[in-house]
Amino acid sequence: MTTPVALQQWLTQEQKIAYERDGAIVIKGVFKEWIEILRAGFDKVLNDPSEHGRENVTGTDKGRFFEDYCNWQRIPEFKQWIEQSPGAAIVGEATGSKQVQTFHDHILVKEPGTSKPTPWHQDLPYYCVEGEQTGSYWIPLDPITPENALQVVLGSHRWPKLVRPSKWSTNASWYEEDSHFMDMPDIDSGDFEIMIPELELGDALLFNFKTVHGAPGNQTMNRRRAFSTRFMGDDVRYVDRGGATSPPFDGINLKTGDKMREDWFPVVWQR
Ligand SMILES: O=C(O)CCC(=O)C(=O)O
Repeated sequence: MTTPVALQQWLTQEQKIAYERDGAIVIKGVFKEWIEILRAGFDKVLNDPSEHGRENVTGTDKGRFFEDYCNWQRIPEFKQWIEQSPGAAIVGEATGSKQVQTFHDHILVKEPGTSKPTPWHQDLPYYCVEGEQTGSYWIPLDPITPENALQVVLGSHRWPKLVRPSKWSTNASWYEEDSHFMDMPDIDSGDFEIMIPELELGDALLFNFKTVHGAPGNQTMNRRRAFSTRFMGDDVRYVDRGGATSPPFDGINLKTGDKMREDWFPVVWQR
């Protein structure tokens, strides 16, 4: 008899401690059977992007760095992953939550020869939520190397202030009023512990919405597709950031401090 997803333990005690301490862990091998399914969904989005599709390489820069999000309701493969993979359960374990809600899915592709790096950033300042019990996946759908992998700054989810968000294509500030954010420190100064995960197909990097992450361009000969779903645990609440967030979630009709509405952000796992 197979163990139901809700009861199975996916993480070791060491992994749970590391997630709390570092804000990121590598999960090995769990998503192997999902790679083809996610690739099929990914292609559907590339062929028919949503209104949120965004090109990050502009002007004379080489290559292509495209992203899109919030497609899971129209892409059956993404819906299936969210509802049936162990992804949500693992976030529940990692964050010690009683239940987990879906926030959104996200795809990112860097074509070979893309010079544009992914700038160091935290995701939370772009989002319309606050909270500590969060988890984002970065699941490569192509073989990757340390040269083009996502990198994380260990422990940055515990920094006392959020880092000022900016637009990746132009580097302009994301919000008009942003004096309450801090500047991104010089991550490459040697003062920070950077993890460059070694990931094979079927592995994932799981990180807190506050964990600083970034990636080089893609100077390899292979495409670099990555799939993500962002999940929210018990303490996550809506926040009005005083401007359009990313994703925007227009018409959400919540006040700062409200629990995220379950009709838009369904509970996909409960303890
Ligand atoms: O794939 C990338 O280069 C960036 C990924 C990222 O920033 C994210 O998943 O939050």
